[in-house]
Amino acid sequence: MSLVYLSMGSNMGDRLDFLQKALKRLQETDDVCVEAVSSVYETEPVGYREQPDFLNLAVRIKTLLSPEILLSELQRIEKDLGRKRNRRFGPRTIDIDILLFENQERSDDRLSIPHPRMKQRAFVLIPLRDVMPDMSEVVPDDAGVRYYCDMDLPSCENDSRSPAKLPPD
Ligand code: X6L
Ligand code: MG
Ligand code: MG
Repeated sequence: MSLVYLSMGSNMGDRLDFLQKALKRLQETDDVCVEAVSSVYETEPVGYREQPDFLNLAVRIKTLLSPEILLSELQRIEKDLGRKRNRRFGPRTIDIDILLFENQERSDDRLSIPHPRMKQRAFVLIPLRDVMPDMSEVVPDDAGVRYYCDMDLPSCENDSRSPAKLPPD
């Protein structure tokens, strides 16, 4: 089982609804358990500035999938939720990024882990702190990142905290 941290963002349409739907799809993915979801933050766009503000959050999951298979699952969710890849860094219904995958590293065309830009991005680190209480990164100035709301955690069917269901005898 690998411990993995993800970042999600949306800045088109009903942003909160896209985040909620993406979380539900993630929780329904085989061999993925959503363990914790951060608060939702409204954040000013970084990179390409002339676009609507984002809602961003961070997620802690446990998974049996490899980084490559997890990435394909995340891209399927993005596609199903209407993600179009138009302008680079431009507006999107939903973006799901792998930030950290256990102690694994990747740097190829499809996958860069740890996420190369995460340590400079308040919109990544401020939500991440909610789901990673012992986080060692120095969190940057929170300018442009405002608390928006809390999200319901979709319950995990393989949750080790719930009592084991024994078959009736
Ligand atoms: C120079 C050139 C400086 C490029 C920064 C920063 C590019 C961030 C891409 C950059 C540069 C990104 C989100 C966002 C994006 C998001 C908010 C990216 C990818 N995604 N802004 N901008 N939230 N607030 O999720 O992260 S585009
Ligand atoms: Mg991103
Ligand atoms: Mg992405």
